[in-house]
Amino acid sequence: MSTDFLSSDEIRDRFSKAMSAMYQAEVPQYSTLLELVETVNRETLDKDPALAERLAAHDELARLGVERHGAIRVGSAEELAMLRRLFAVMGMFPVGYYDLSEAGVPVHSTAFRPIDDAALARNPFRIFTSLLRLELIESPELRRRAEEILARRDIFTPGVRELIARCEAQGGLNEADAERFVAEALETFRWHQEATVDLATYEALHEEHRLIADVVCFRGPHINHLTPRTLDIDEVQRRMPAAGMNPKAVIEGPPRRDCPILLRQTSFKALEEAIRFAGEQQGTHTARFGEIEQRGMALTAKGRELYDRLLNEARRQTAGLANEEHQRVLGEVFTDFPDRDDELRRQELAFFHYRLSEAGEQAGKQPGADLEALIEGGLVVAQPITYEDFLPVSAAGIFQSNLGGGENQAYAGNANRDAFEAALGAPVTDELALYAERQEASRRRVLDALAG
Ligand code: OOG
Ligand code: NI
Repeated sequence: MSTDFLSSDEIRDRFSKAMSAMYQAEVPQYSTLLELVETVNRETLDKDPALAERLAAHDELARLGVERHGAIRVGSAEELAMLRRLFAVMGMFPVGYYDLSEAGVPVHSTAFRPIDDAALARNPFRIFTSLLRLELIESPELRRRAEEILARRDIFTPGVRELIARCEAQGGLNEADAERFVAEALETFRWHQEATVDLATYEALHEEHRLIADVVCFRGPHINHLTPRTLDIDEVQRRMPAAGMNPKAVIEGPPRRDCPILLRQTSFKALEEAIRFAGEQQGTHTARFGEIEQRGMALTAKGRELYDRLLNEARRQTAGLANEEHQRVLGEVFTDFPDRDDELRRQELAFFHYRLSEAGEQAGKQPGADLEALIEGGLVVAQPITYEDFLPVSAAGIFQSNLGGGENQAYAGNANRDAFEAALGAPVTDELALYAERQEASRRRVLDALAG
């Protein structure tokens, strides 16, 4: 029986493609963005065959064309907990806790994503998922009103609920059920032009924070952006205006480097869209946008500390600068961050995946050899592990550029991972532990093969 089940990787792959097709139909600018990213990726690979080779060796070339992340925002613990079960069908699990209250946005978040090497290589589709924190709304009356509205909606179709339960009970879904699951699950993330509330209610919630209106006033958590992965974000940012897109002012994250680290992101700004409010009133809402990302290597706790310190330093110097100048100053500050793979590895600033080189495959046992000697001797290759997660400071920048700069410092200082996990109904996995495990497993494999 179980051999009839589709793998969760296959279901995720189909779902991510269906989601992308839906968003392209909903937001035509996203199609334009995909084309631009594809063109720039192709040109970058043509110009840099060594990069193409490195990506291919690390199972990254094949996934490049399917790789993207999306983001949604939900309003209640029940919605978040059910999403956890929905994403589990596709092999996506909650990784990381992000406190956005620090940045003046009343949400906290996790990323649902695949976690093992094979699943990540197949399709690393991730959904950044935020839970609205009604408890941070100051007015008790507005809070109650929002709670009431949210309590009345069900963001899941009966069909998807049934299929999630079936998958949990029998351990997978067959072809027909998986197809239906993809179609039914997609409904949760669809855009609705009709709000569930009247214009006055929308405006009252919007006044508190645009994000609250975005979560509370609609039938479901519409996908608010999808993000393809580019190999040259500076070039895409440069070409966006000519392609008819209005890019956000600056690229978030670290500067351009020889050895890219973590994650660099930019977006085109959210579109103002017509909405029909209850009582036949017309209005608009601005929520949906397109984003691109360039991924680099995952940093250890030590590397991350250095990154956070330098980013903080740079923030003071880059405030208000246009992107080019911003990037130049950022680059200067980051000269303190080593920019060679071997230094990053020896100083334990980044995570690496170890594998046998061709020579290593042919070599017999090397009794007593340690990893450094094997690398120096060319029998083992150390390759940076790609960062699969998000950055709270960058996420806040993305939120803000698309929420009209809305920021409320009264929300700050409210990290509450326990409350988030209670709502989710499960702990979130620590992302650093995952990278450390993958590094250690690869290290053990090569040592078992050679030194044993
Ligand atoms: C999520 C913003 C964060 C990212 O890439 O950092 C994000 C949102 O706007 O809901 O997607
Ligand atoms: Ni994003």
